[in-house]
This record gives sequence, C-alpha cells and structure tokens, in this order.
Amino acid sequence: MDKKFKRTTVTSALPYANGPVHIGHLAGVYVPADIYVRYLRLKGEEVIFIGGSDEHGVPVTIRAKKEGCSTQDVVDRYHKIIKDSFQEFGISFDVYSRTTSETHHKLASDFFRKLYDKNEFTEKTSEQYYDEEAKQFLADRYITGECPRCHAQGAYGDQCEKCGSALSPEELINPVSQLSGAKPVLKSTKHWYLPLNKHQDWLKDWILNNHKEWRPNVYGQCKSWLDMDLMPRAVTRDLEWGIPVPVEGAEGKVLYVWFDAPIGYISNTKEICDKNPEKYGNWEKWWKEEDTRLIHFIGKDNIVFHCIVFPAMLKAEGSYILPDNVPSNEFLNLEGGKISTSRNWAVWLNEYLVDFPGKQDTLRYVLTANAPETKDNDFTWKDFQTRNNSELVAIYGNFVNRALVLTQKYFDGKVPALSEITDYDKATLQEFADVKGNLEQLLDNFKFREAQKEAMNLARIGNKYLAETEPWKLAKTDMERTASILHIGLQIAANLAIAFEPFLPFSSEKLRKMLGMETFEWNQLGKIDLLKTGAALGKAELLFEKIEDEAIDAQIQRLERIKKENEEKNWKPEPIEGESTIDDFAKLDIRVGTILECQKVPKSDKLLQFKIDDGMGGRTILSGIAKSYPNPEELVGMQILFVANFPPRKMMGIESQGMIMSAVDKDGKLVVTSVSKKVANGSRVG
Ligand code: B3M
Ligand code: ZN
Repeated sequence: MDKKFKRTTVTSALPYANGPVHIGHLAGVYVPADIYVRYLRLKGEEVIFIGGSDEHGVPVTIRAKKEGCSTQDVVDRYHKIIKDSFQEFGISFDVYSRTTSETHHKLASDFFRKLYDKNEFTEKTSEQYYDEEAKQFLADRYITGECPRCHAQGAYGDQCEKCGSALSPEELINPVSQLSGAKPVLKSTKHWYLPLNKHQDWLKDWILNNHKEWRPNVYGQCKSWLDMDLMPRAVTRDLEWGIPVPVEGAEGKVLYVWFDAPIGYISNTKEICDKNPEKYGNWEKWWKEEDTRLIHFIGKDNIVFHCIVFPAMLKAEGSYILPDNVPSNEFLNLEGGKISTSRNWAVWLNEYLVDFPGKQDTLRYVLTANAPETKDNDFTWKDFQTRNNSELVAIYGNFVNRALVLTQKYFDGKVPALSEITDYDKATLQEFADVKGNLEQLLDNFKFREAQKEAMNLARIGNKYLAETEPWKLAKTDMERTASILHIGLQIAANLAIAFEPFLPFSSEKLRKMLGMETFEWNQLGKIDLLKTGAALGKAELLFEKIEDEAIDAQIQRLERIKKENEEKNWKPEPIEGESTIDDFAKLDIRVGTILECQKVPKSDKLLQFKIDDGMGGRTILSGIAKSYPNPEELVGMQILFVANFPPRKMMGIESQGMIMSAVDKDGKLVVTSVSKKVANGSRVG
C-alpha cells in the first residue's frame, strides 16, 4: 500500500433489499471486495469492510406492491436472506447493517441538513406527474407509456427496455400510472438539487488528471460524463417510503435513495465502531483522516453515483475524504443471457447451496476465474464443472491429497525431515519464490482474476513436483530422499493455504487444519519452514469433490425450463390478418371424421399417416404433426375436423386426401381440433 496511507476503508455496494442475491452480485462486487479485504487482513493491515442492505427507494416499494405486503415486510425478509447468503459464502464484512437503521436515518438526515445550512443545494419547483386517484406523485418507474423513440408500448418513465433509450416521464406518449391505471396529470412540486455543475471543475481535475490509474471502464465512464456539462440533480423525492427531508415545507418528501444509500456506508461504519470501539476505534478516522484510503467496490451501473455524485456530496459537506479507487466490474451473463431478477434468469445463492452444499469455494473460484473485470463475461454450468474437476480437483486437490496421504503412509503422519536439496528441488523452489511478489503486484492493482491464476500456478508447481519426483516409487528404495520430497511438498501445501485464503477461505481453513498450521500470515508466503519437521499432521480429507454430469444437467435443465416459461409468459396471439368473406369460407368443405388408424410415415420425422372414417367409405390424410404426437396411437378413436375438398396430394409416395385442422399452441405444439360431442362421421362444419 502507498506509504501515505495507514488504513483502508473498503465498501461494497449496498444491494436493494428487494430480492435475494445471485451470482452476478457475487462476481461483480462481493467476491472481489472480500478477496481484497482478506488479503489486507492477512498482511496485518488495518482495514474495515462495510456492507449493508439498501432498503429505500422505488425498487423495494415496487416489490412490496407485487407481493401484496408492506414495504417493511419486504425489506425485513430480503435483508435477512441477503445477509445470510453473504455469510454463507464467506463474505467477511465487519458490519452488514441496513439503511432503515436508526443510526442511518439520523446520520443521513444530519448530512442533508448540513448541506442545506451551508447553502449547497439549489431549490426548484417543477411540474411532475401526479396520480389523482392514488393521490401521490409518481416515481419514474411507476409511469409507463409508448416509447417516443421506438414506439414500443410499456416503456418506463426512465427507460424503454425495448430500445434501451433513457427517457424522462414527460416524453412518454399516452402515459399511464402503474398505481391506479389513471392518466397522470402534471402538478408542480418543489425539490432540492445538488448542483453538480458547481463541482465539475474539481471533479474533472481530481479524476481525469489525478486518477488515471482507475480501471479503464471506470475512468472512461467518468470521462464521458465529465466531458459533458453536468446538471443539478434532484436529491429529494415525493414518496412515502424513505428518510423525511429535514426541512420545513418538505412534508411528504423523502431523501432520494441515491442520496441516502452511500451515506449508509458511513452510518454502518459508525454503528460497528460505536458497538466495538476497542476493535475499531472512532468511526471518524475511517472517513475523515487523510491517511485513510477509501475503496468502493461496485458494479458498472453504479459508477456515476460513486465517482461523481457521492464525491460531490462528500466535498460539499467538507470534512470527508474522497475515494482513492473505485474498482468496478462489468456484468456477468448467465449461459449467454443477461441476468434478470424479473425473468428469474439467475443462479440464486440460497438455491445454489441447496444443490451444491458445502461448495462455496467452487463458486467463488469460478466467479473469480471468469470475473468480468474488463468486459462482460459469461457463466456457464459446463465451465463451472470443468474448472472444478480439472483445476480444483485435478491440480490443487490432487497435489495436497498426494502429499498428505504419502506422509501418512510412509511417515506416520509426521512432517518428514529435509536432508538434501537437489538441483531439481532448487529449480522448483525458484519458481515458487516469485509467487508472493506476483500475487501482491496483482492484488494491489485489483487484478483478482490474474491473481487467482497465480495462486493456482503454485498448486501446479507442487503437482508437477510430485508427479516428476514420484516419491511413491522412491519409497521402495530411498526413504531419505522420499522424506525430503514430501517435506518440500508439504511446505508448498502450507504455502497454498496462505495464497488461496483470500480466494477460497473454506478450503484454506480445511487445509490449515489438515496440516496443523499454527501461524498463518501473508509474510510466510514463499518460505519453506512453515511446517516443523516431526510435527503431526491432521487427518487427510479431500479438499474438493468431483462434480458429476447429472448435477450439471439438472442445472441446465432448470434454465431451459425457465427460458420456456419466459417465452410462454411473453406469448401473444398472432395479430388477425387480412379480411375474408363468408363466400371465401363457403369454398372450404370441412367435415368431421373418426381416426381409425394413425402412425408415423417411415423415414419422415414430421408426417403422420391417418386413416379416417369420413362416412363416405374412408380416406387417407397425411399431416405434419408427428413432433407434437410422439405416441400417435393415442389419437385413434377421436373425432377430428378436416378439410375434405383439397385436391389429392402425394408426399413420400403416399396420397393425402385432405388436411387435418390443428391449433398451434404457445409452445409451438400442434393440437388436432375436435367436436364437443359425438356427431355422425361426414357431418359438415360451417
Ligand atoms: N442499491 C443499486 C444496486 O443495487 C444500489 C447500490 C447502492 S450503493 C450505495 O445496484
Ligand atoms: Zn423504445
């Protein structure tokens, strides 16, 4: 760490408490933040890791409406689910609190009041949409209408999901309130604005000149904002749910969620420091001292708030430090599709653990190996399986297991003595001596993907060392050399427990126990005296288990099911086409007949051959519905409708005398049509 800093405050975005968390959250924000914090702790640095739920704003109120319960119920329920998931995945927050806490309400309210008293806001009265039936102003998301750009229906007041355009509610054609279905009216209302334009110059200098080291995606987004003229941003809203605006004449108004949420980082720090002052000291040192380094881990959709809006708020307040870095990831997709809560296109953390109990580290590993650090990335179940089986199991797990099992077998489970170091050993140790420096270089620069690769490289070195020295063979002839090899092997395993701790904390703990490691510090990395000769090892267990095809297939099938459900949900009847007259219809002769026989046409995967009793001596009809009826016999005996006056037509050498009428269902399946009561075969339909 830069010498000018003494301690680090690490924050990770506060997820909205409107649903459980999924792999996209973990990959984008929480795993990288946790790796970083664990690394600093291992180095013995002073660090605090802040998390919490974002419980205000429209997203939670919309969820409550959907579920038909109170907003408080929604945030209580999801806060708990989210908090538990993070804990289960080893995200090692010092505090995980919530923005509905008393501490936060007071701190956020005081923060607003201070800016208000310092004249840091501007006030403006403007016309906004109001729902006269529901008697409230409408948040952008509560208004839908026709998109002025692509003319899709159902565009939101802030965005059209069809064409992606950012919108403002006044632009919508035929706006409708989602609360009551009424047409909203414009009504004037007063709000407070943070004049970002006033902050533009120093923001530009601060980021564009002095933080060129920020990730290119973050720097680039900031630059495109700062190259335009920044506009004042409203920091209050007409809403019932939230922190009341602490100013006279602001009844019925609350702080905008993006004003209060980042202050939540501060409130949560205060909460834990007040609770445990011996451990954490005074909260202000984490936020106000120049020798504190502030790092925000976020997803890419939060960049502008953390790099521009929140710093402007902190600067306006006057006593706070600004972030030193804002490592933001791009998005993680799932099997090629955008992760979406509303379409259930996600792997939910709570569900993952039901299907893969105890396999937190496998997911952590795969998410870091595929971390969307520089561009959007894709999570696939096949890749998950391969990385588990051919990296964690075959390299890391295999190496550790060999070293331990051989030690049990030949040396009674005690670390054997190192008597000589050969040239080959030296070459191996040389390779491995670089790992610490490489890891630091990468971790200090938030390159977690590469860093994890480097840790895995250490396991590769160990695996190769045992594969090439073959101590299981040597044990028959040269016990002394076998002892030396296993001594070195075990030291490498102990190094792995340290190197992997930030990434795979559960396996590291397990490995530490197996090796009986007493001390455990970053500075021990690269050394080969971590385990003492003669020290007793614990019981050898498998570090990782193979994941079988069935488990992966089940996940893939689940996603296929969801995809189908979504398609069906979005299904609409085809629009009625053209016009036809009764005379057109009269030209068709439609009759009822009973199916006497029905079978697949050989060599055709589409055609079924029907023998029909048409009341006129019978006829054969071919119909392309075989895929929809895998057991065609089930149709025998049924009365169906068919067009009787088409000219005969030959297909696959068989003459078809008519056409069976079928409906096309949502899923594309064809269903033959019938009559509601038995009628004489040959009856005319009209
Ligand atoms: N809750 C948005 C999000 O979950 C928001 C982050 C707040 S961080 C202060 O993407
Ligand atoms: Zn559009």
